[in-house]
Amino acid sequence: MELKRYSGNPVLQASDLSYPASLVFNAGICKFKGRYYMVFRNDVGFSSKGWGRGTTYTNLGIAESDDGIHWIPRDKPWAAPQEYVDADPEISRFYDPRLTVIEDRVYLCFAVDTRHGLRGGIAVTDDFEKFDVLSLSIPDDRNMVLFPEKIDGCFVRLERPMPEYSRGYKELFDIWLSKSPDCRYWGDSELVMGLEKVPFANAKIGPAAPPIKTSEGWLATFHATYKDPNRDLLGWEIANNPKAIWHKEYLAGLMLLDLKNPAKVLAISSQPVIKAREKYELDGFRGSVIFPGGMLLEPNGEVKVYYGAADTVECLATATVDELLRSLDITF
Ligand code: BMA
Repeated sequence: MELKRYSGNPVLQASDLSYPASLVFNAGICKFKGRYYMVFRNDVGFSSKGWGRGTTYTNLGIAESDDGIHWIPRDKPWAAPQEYVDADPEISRFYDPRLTVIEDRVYLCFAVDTRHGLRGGIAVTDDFEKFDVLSLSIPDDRNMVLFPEKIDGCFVRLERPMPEYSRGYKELFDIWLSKSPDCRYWGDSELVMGLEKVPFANAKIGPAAPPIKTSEGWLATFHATYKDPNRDLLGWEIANNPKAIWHKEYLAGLMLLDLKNPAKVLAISSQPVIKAREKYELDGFRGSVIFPGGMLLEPNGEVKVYYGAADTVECLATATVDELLRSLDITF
């Protein structure tokens, strides 16, 4: 079963913004106080013709929508996260935001590049102006997403550590879970799903969009990487670096987690629910990359999945929640 792509894809791209933008992708999405909000990653200075040396940087932008389909970007990047980055010489950027509304507050998970490693961050906002950082993990961890409610009184997150040293320096990465009483101190960590469980991944898997609650369990997307060194995928990245030939296809999978014990995977789909096929997914900064970061369950049972395509634009695909639940054909 494949999700149905929105015919007007991409829903947001660099040319929609009124400030410098090149790659607009890997967004987090939520519905907050009756309105749809998107926080997206904007990588500036990259193009199919190469990129300007010393002029590349990343910021986070905000777009709003009445229907989750048509988006109006603000006329400036979000200032508060940038001020946090600028104030700490250790940190070079925040990127790949994911949004979860918990008890009427918007929580953001994001990746943090620092001089001493790649960290996972969590912040909270009530107004998409202020941005209070609650926790920054030690390296190497990222792709964090929060569940939309506390479970047994704790915040719960999925995450994807990168244990290279202890796994033979291979990219063999799995999905984990941790809990926190306050969103600051994290522990009780457990493995959720090992890479070997996913038939369409051979390199790494990671949480994608924050889970949605269904009667059957927590339904969540994950990203799955399939690496084939003999297959050169299209990518603008090589315009300035001929060695940067792209071999990794990123696919979107679906998993169902137990409502009471979300570290337990009940089922997954044996096939990806989105695989790059359209031009905007095949041809961009890194071709054949599908990277979901937002998933909303509408009152009529429609599920909207938002994904970065080719690390270049932001797209939308939909299905009904029943179709998604029926596609989970491998049970554990
Ligand atoms: C991952 C992250 C994402 C990116 C993906 C594909 O490792 O860096 O930000 O979308 O690779 O390039």
